[in-house]
Amino acid sequence: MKYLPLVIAALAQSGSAHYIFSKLVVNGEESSDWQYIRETTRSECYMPTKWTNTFDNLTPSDSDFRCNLGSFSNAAKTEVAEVAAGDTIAMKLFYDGTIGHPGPGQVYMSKAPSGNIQEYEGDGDWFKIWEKTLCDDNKDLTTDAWCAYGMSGFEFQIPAATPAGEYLVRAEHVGLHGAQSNEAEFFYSCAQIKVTGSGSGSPSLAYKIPGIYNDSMTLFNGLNLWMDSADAVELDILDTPIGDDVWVGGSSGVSVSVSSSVVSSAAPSTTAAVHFQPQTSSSVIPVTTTASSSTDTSQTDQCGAPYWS
Ligand SMILES: *[C@@H]1O[C@H](CO)[C@@H](O)[C@H](O)[C@H]1NC(C)=O
Ligand SMILES: [Cu+2]
Repeated sequence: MKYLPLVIAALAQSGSAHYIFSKLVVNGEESSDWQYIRETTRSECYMPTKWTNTFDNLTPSDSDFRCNLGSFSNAAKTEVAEVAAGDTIAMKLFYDGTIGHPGPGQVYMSKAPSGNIQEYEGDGDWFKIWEKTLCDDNKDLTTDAWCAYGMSGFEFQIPAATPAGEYLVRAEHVGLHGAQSNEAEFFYSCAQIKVTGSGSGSPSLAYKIPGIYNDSMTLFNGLNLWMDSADAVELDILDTPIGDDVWVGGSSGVSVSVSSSVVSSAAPSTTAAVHFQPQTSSSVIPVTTTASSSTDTSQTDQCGAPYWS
């Protein structure tokens, strides 16, 4: 049946709740929604940003792709979490949601030039500190082949070499299930943190947001998870900053993402262990729920009811 892949695509999408990062976990303690994360002004906050069939006319080529629609207007009332360089923190999803779309997850940081993060729009340089792409390409590329699939948030280390100062920390998940029709879905928001310590590292790669992605990139516009091979997907990843090394400290990156060697058909399996990141216990976020976090209905009301696509 000629159109079967599209039918399967439609079925797979239905029943996948959308999601947005709203809670910060520091020292194992989970914040309230939007306590340290800038809240978007979207009426339905968990809706994705796309290049076509947009919500609220926002695309990944707009300035508000930095920290989500209208969120800078909430920067001054968003608290700043103190985090020691080298500490592991997490950003968790609103409504205790889980990621129900296939695609990569990444975390970027950007330092407030003035030193005051509540006044910073994110128009400076961003660097990448965490990345999860394909974990097992023997699994289903439309679901659990992706490390982030099923996660309820991202747990990551602020590199020990991060210089002290105030930063935006931007967690992002990209759903690629609509990439065949330029409808990659971006889910992201930014926490405000103050990094302490004596780090003196310098990230090797810098990005601007917007500008970091565009819809000439096949990963977002052209890739088809129901038709393409894992190798093809990996090549598409490498064509974007998602395939770039993450900065883990020092003056250069360390590759924890895709490596070009594994896409060579001459070297099929021996490099897989380097290339794929098996899910480890670090993907399970320790949750110490504070009394206020999941019972704060005034906050959840502002964001609307969960949307089921
Ligand atoms: C998209 O980004 C790539 C990589 O940065 C760049 O080479 C290309 O010119 C960009 N295309 C558009 C249309 O902006
Ligand atoms: Cu979706």
